[in-house]
Amino acid sequence: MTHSAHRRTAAAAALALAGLLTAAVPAATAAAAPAAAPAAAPSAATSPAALAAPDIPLANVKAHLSELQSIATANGGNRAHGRPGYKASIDHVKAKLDAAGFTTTVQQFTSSGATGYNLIADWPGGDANQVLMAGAHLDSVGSGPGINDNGSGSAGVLETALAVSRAQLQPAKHLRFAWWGAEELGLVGSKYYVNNLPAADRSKISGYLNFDMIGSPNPGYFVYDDDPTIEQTFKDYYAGLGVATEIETEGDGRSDHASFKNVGIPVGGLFTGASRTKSSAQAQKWGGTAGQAFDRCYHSSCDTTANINDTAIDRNSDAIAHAIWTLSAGTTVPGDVYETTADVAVPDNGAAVTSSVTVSGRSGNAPTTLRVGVDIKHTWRGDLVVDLLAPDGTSYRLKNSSSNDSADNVVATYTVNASSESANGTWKLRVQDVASQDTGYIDSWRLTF
Ligand code: DTR
Ligand code: ZN
Ligand code: ZN
Ligand code: CA
Repeated sequence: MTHSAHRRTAAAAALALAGLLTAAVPAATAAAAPAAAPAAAPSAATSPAALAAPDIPLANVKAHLSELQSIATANGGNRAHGRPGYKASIDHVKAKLDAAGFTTTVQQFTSSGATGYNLIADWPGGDANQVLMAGAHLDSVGSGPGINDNGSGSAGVLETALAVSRAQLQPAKHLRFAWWGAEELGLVGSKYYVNNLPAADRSKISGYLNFDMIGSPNPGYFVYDDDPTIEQTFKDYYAGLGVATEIETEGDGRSDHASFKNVGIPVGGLFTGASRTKSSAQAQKWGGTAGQAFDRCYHSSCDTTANINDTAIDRNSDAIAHAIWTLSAGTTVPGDVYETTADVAVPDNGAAVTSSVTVSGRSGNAPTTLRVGVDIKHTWRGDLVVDLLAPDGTSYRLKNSSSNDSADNVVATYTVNASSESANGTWKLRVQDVASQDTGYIDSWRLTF
C-alpha cells in the first residue's frame, strides 16, 4: 500500500483499538467481534441526511414546464429553432441561472438561415481541468411546444443546477450545464459547441450527461450504455429505488450526447422513450400501457404539459442530481486521507459491525464535503446497510438495503456534510447485513478531508 504525503493509514491505530472496538478479523472467518455497534439496525430517522444529492422538488420542475408551455403559447405554439419561442426560452432559463450565481454564456450559430443559440452555465469553482457537464436540448419541433421533448430534460437539468446553487455545492470537479439549440435539425447546437471547443478544453471534460425526453407519459426507464461509470451511477440510483432499468438501444446518434461521444468524451444519460411501443414485459415491470407508444405525442402539437408523467420526471430529476453530486466528487482531488485496510467480516443477516479510523492533529470541524470511500466485498450488496459514525456517535446513512440489487460489492465514494462534527476523533464505518444467504467483509475504507 503506497502512501501519499497526506495519507495517514490508521491501520496500526485501528489494530491497536481492535480489542476495544471491532475485532479486525481475516475475512475468512465470521466476525468474532463483540460489536461496538448497536444491536439494532441503524435507524435512518436519527441519521441526518448524509447522501449528498438533495431531493429535486417535482413542483419546481413542473413550474419550469409550465413556463415553457406559456412561452410556446405566446409564440405561435412552439419553441423551435429560428422562431421567437426558442429565443424566449433561452432568455427565460438564462435569467434564472444568472440570479442563482452561475456564469452564463449565450453562444450564437446559424443553421438553416436562422440564428441559433446555446446557453452555457458554469458554476464557479472546482478543478478547471476536470469539468463535468450536463445538458439538454431546449428547442422543440415546429409542430408543438415540446414539453416532453425536450422541456422535460431542460427543466430537470435547470432545477438540478439551481439545487447546486441552493446547496452552494463545492465539488472537486468544475460543473458546467448546457441547453442546446437546433437539436431537432440534427444536433446542430451541440455539434457547434464541441467543434468550436479547443482540443485542450475538450480533454478537460471528464463526462457529458444528456437528458432528452425524461418525462414520457407512458414511461420506460432507459439508461444510456456508453461510459460504464456513468451508466453504473444511474443504475445504482435506480437500484436504490427498486426500479428496474433497461439499456437505451435506439440512442446512438439520436441526441446531443453523440456530439460529445464523437470526439471521445465519456457520455451517459437517461431516456423515457419516444414513438416506440411499450412491450407487455415492460408494462409488467414499469406499469403503464403495453402496446402503446412511450410518448404518443412525440413531435406533435399535443406534446404539452399534459404530456408528462410526474413519477418519471421526478425520479429522473433526482437521478440527475445524484449523478452530478456523485460524479463531481472527483477522484484525484488532493486531500488528507485517513484509511484502514483491516478486514472486518460482516455476519450474514446479523449484527452490525464497525471499522474505525482515528483522525488527529486537525483543527475545527470536518468539511461539508467529507468524502467517505468504501470498499466492501459482498456477493449481494442489496443486503447491506452502511453508515458513517462521527466521533460523537452521530450516524450518517450512506447506503440503504435494497431487495433487488444483487450486484457484488460496494465500491463507492459518498460525500457527507459533516460540518457539524469535530474532525478529530474516532470515526467508524458501520455495516449491517440485513438479509440471509450472501455475506462478505469490509475490505478497506477511508476518509478524505
Ligand atoms: N432524437 C430525440 C428523441 C430520441 C429518439 N431516440 C432517442 C434516444 C435517446 C435520446 C433521445 C432520443 C429528439 O427527437 O429530440
Ligand atoms: Zn425531438
Ligand atoms: Zn429531444
Ligand atoms: Ca446476506
